[in-house]
Amino acid sequence: MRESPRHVAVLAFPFATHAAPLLALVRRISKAAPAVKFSFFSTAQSNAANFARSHDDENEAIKPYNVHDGLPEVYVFKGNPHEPVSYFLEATPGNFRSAMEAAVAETGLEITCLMTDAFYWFAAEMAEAMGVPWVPLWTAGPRALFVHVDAPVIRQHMGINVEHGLFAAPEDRTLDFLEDFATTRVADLPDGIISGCTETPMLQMLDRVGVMIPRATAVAMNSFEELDPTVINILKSRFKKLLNVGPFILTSPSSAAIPDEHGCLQWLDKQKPASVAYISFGSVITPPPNEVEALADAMEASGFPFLWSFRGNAEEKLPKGFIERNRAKAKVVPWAPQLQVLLHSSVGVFVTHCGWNSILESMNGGVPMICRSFFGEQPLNKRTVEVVWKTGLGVDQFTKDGTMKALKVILSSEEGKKMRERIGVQRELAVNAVQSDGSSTENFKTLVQTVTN
Ligand code: U2F
Repeated sequence: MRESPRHVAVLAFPFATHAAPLLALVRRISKAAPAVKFSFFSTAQSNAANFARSHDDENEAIKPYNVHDGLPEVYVFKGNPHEPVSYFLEATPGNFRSAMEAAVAETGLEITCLMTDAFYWFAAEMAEAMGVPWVPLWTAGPRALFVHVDAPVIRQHMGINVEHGLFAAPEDRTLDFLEDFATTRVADLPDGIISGCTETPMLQMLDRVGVMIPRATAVAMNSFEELDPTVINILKSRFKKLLNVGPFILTSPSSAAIPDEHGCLQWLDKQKPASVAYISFGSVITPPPNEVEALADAMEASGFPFLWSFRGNAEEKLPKGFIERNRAKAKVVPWAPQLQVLLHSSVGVFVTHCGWNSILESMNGGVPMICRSFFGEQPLNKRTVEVVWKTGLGVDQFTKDGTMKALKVILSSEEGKKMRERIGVQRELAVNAVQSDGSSTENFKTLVQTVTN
């Protein structure tokens, strides 16, 4: 008897840089298993952005389906990025269920596997009820996943305070009871581990993730085993399967490359090697006005050339006359081809919010970081970069003096050189992991089997 074709339902988280890496992974699996159908569920806005650039295989094998974004009919975004997330989460999982029913009816194919963003803990129950594997993708780093999974242990030692901003334990207390976390402090933990636990739908969701994710058939991650071996080995012992199949920028480079609409690369061509500061805070964040001003003052006074990917109206939000005064040594753009920018030999430091994709891209370019984290697992990433890997410096907030000092250390001191060497070693490890006999390649073969068999 001929088996009916495999049909994988992919449930994306439509905010920040989540759906893009999931789609990159699906495209890669689809290339390895072209007979398998993928139905990709996300909001209309997210699908429009991620499916904008054509990929040959996609019309046939990967089809986007829009799910309801949960927003009220009349909704005006007033600047709080967490608000649309809360609305969306209230609509889940019902919005996914109805879209999946429509896809099954349209294709005539029952769903044979659920691949989801790891945030969707409810997929554990969905997949169990459907009798199919659940394969979540964790889009951040291994340490962040670990603290969510081990939240009960952390709470046992540190106590818990459900009110936001209040820690049960002193902020500088370290997590020395967890292997390889002796330098991590209470203040570095993501919201929701021991503070603010039930405050928003997002934090309620993250709380459930740690509990449910061990039920996954396999957990995929955009990382590589050699980056954080101790933590990864502990996680492996908690899950049925943990598959580090990244970094995706090396395994699916074309999905990360974007056009250089503002001539950033040409401008970088004219700068000296390792001299430029590249500034960007990812897809969601703009630092508060006082810090934007302090950072601008530091850039102007330090004399280093800089490329600033600036969210919002730069003329309005930067100090008066700043762009004009710095034109000879600076470029301010609304969006930069970050992956390529960080690979450019002129870039010497990345001023970042420590989003996981930004960290991987900095590693890929061998560029040390100045880290100013904002929310989620970013403080943990910052601490890891500064203290565990020693490939950058952390600042609590941007001040003119503090930022100038950090720029000087990284761009013109021996310590900065050492950071560059260390991050170069990480880059080598990443490159090896994606070779034909590398750990990420081996894990990918297992992933393809798990998703498509
Ligand atoms: C959330 O992260 P973000 O989307 O805010 O930040 P990143 O993970 O660093 O991803 C930003 C991506 O946007 C790209 C950049 C990254 O791939 O190359 N980009 C660009 O191409 N040009 C620009 O001018 C600016 C950015 C969350 F906030 C983090 O805490 C999580 O770690 C992350 C992953 O789960 O998602």
